Amino acid sequence: MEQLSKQQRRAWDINGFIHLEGVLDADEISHLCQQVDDIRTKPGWEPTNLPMGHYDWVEQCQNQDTEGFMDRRDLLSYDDAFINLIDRPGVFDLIVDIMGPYLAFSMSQIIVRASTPKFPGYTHTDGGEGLRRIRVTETSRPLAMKALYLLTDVTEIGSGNFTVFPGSHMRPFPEVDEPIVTPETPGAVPLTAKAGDCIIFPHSLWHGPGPNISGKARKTLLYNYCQMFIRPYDFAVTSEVADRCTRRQRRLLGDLGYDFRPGSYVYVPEDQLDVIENG
Ligand SMILES: O=C(O)CCC(=O)C(=O)O
Repeated sequence: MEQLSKQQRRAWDINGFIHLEGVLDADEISHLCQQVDDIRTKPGWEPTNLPMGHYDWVEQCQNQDTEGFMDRRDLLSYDDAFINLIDRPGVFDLIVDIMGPYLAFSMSQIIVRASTPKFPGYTHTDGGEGLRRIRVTETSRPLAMKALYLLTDVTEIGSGNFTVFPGSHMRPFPEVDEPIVTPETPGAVPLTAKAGDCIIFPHSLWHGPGPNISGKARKTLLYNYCQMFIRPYDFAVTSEVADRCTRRQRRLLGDLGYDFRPGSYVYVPEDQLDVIENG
């Protein structure tokens, strides 16, 4: 399988993220954008007035403007393009190089960041209060990581830029005198990128969206991966989705080839390396 270049490995170890350029081609971007727009009219999981970070089943997106805010979870059933992104060539190989072959797919999400002066952006780690206190060493594989695909250009500052704190996955952060981290906190780096680019980063890196006052929405897809002993979250694999998946995609979704039993996830299936490496 393809592996990280030396420069990418260094970027991962030191900065805690890698920017992959031009992963999706124009046809894929346009198809995925159309899907994102269409999903607004369909039922699914979205935040409502539940506590922050929790999702409710809704009949359609509250905002039907394709430039408006949307945050939808559990994408796989909507279209094969979402299934195919699970082990997308050009990205998945590198994820396996970083995570090792004992990995699972844990979550899929669309986020549309509308252009508005009302949203100042926000900063967090994934995995919340628990995972942010676990900082693995430079030579360790991460517990969990994410691939963020951009479907629109973010080439100017103030366009809802994905904003990172390089190296924050490796040190106690925030500093004691700066308890609240925002996209304005010293050390923040707002990234610019083009539609079709992908940014990969571990859950323990401080990151988040910056403000968007660009006049157009920023559309992204988020695909999460975890070590197999951490179970996937945020979706139940229906047989309708499983039937459309390859052997490798099914494995990544938790199909071990037999029903789960005590011992599964300690000793993985014997064909694990073959499935991950050969699809
Ligand atoms: O950039 C966004 O809108 C959200 C991305 C993010 O913070 C995340 O994936 O956790």
